[in-house]
Amino acid sequence: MTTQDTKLSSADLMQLENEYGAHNYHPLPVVLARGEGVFVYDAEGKKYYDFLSSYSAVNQGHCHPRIIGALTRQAETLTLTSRAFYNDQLGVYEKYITEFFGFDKVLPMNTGAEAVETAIKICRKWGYEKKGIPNGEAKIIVCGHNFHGRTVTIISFSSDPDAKGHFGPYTPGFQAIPYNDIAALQEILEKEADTIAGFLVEPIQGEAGVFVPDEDFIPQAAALCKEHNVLFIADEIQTGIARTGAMLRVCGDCNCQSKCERQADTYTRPDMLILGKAISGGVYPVSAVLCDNHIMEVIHPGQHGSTFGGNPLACAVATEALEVVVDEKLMVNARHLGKVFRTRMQKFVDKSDVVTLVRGKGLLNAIVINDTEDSKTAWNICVALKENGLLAKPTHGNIIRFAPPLVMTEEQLHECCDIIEKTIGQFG
Ligand code: IF1
Repeated sequence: MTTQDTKLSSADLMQLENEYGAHNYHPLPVVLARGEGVFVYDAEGKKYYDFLSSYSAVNQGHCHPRIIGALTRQAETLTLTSRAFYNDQLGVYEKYITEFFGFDKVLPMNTGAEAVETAIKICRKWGYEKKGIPNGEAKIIVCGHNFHGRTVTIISFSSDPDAKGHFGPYTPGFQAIPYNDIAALQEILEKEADTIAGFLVEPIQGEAGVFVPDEDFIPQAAALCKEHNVLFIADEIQTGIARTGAMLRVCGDCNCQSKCERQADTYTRPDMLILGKAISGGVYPVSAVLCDNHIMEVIHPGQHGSTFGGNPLACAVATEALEVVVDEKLMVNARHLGKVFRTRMQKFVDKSDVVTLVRGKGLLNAIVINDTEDSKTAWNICVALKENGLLAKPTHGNIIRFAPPLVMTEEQLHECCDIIEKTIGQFG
């Protein structure tokens, strides 16, 4: 039984999810059935602008023909071999992605959380075998209000009670400092560097409400880590792949035009780089941890892996998805449209009582609604936006994230701003 055979309505389909699926999400009441570029269509065929991009996974737009082409070609040829054998896609992909981002080696995984887990394992092992931390004592410094995924270890260092509550006992070995607080990082490094293996950080905090740190926070944090022989680990799962107007957010406000050469003086090189989401254009779960030989060499056969990690389908899709970003100069578009968006929204904020601020980088932006965190206003605005043909989702109650696919045109963006201003105007 398929949707097409039976013509199930959106209401029917929501009812099915409600009855048979775990209630681990609270979706906006819209059922998507098709996507193309910056648009998605519901089960009744109504068209919407996608202003979430599957949490920045579909930066290249929905069903990009080149990425789908790579997927279908590879799907007809070879999909999965496991890592018990070599496959003819993996080495080519590994060479491509390591040269692309300028690291010696990559460890391929599937989901973002798996890649974060991988980075944590490599970091701890490096701490014992290279830095000489006594076994069992390695610590990783993280930031308050982080979001790195949903495994037991990762939620062990979450500060969100929903993400964490009643899932213990928790994994020890993590210590949180406030985000964007370089003095706090310095203090803990000066006191405890002997047992600190790494510092794990999002260059912009997504789930926290698109919180952009001070310009020098990331470079200063990396410098402090270097000084104390601590690995600087950047989680760019959400901020990477042109989303914030550069290939990576650790590139800073650089002006790269196509492929990132990492030569800008704004570039901060992480010791470990974690990628996911848009490295596949949202077509297939692909994630990766990149670092140099002196770190990656702590991992030996049998110590880490995954059935699907590095499979031929993933390799083909990720390569094409990265090529699309370069060929279509999506970082240039994200940079430009981001400025257009924030300029227009700022003018709107200045005269609106409903919205108090707009912030972000490139096309990762958020507005803050003038109401309490537990109010329903942001949710109600998102429902009204949906009625008016634009899909966005609140985060932390009163914040709305705006992150359209990076293939949007300026004309489309202005049309979206019209919809947003008109809709929020109804709440004034
Ligand atoms: C959900 C948030 C976004 C991430 C960073 C690792 C992961 C994520 C920086 C894990 C994932 C997703 C997960 C998604 C909601 C979404 C999200 F609101 F929860 F925070 F994007 F903003 N590091 N973020 O943002 O990657 O294992 O999911 O592939 O439904 O939980 P994953």
